[in-house]
Amino acid sequence: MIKGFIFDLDGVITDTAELHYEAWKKLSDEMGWHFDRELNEKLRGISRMDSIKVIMDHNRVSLTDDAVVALSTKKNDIYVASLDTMTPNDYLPGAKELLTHLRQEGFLVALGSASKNAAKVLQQLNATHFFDVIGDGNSVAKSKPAPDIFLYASEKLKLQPNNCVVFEDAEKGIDAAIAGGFHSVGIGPAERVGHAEVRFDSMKEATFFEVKSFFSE
Ligand code: B16
Ligand code: MG
Repeated sequence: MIKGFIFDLDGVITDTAELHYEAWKKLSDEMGWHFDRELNEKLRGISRMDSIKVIMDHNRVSLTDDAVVALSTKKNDIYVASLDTMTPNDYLPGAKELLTHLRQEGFLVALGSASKNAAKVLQQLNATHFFDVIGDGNSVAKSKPAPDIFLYASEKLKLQPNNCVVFEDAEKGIDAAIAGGFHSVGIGPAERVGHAEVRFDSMKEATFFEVKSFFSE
């Protein structure tokens, strides 16, 4: 029986990918590194430190650990400043409606994001009140595809993984949900999230009634 829902943030509740792209692009331009939208796609759902490693590997660059931390901090400062432009109009279509409906129906709801800036994003959206538990990049050490962030969220909700549905837009996010024994909903194309139990092209299609039809016994 489904009692709780765990939502990824970027790509499910809101589209911060564009702001991440602009911040990585600015850093890369300064460093003389190649960075484009195709490479940005590879950063979907993975942590900041994993992201900079992907960009450096792509550019065949190797730096000291301290230098890598300094550069990822620089990118983060650019990204965090850009979050000030985000407003309660920036939910992905359908996301706010689903969250509202789930709360009305009495389901428990958690966030399970890789982002260390999730609290600020939720604040900008005025979405904090939708969540009983906030699991983010500060909650666990191992990032997706490890299931740790979703296990953290379900433990805090006091639910078993098989009583929870995870919503994810990233391939590695669905990997994490499956590894933890959760039900999964993939948001996006089959090439990316086709291994989820249920898939929708976007959150607009993921209405409460659609979701309910897949998971009610
Ligand atoms: P931060 P999610 C992820 O968010 C993003 O998709 C990913 O591109 C980003 O690198 C990661 O958060 C870490 O974000 O730098 O803010 O800690 O999809 O897990 O909500
Ligand atoms: Mg995501």
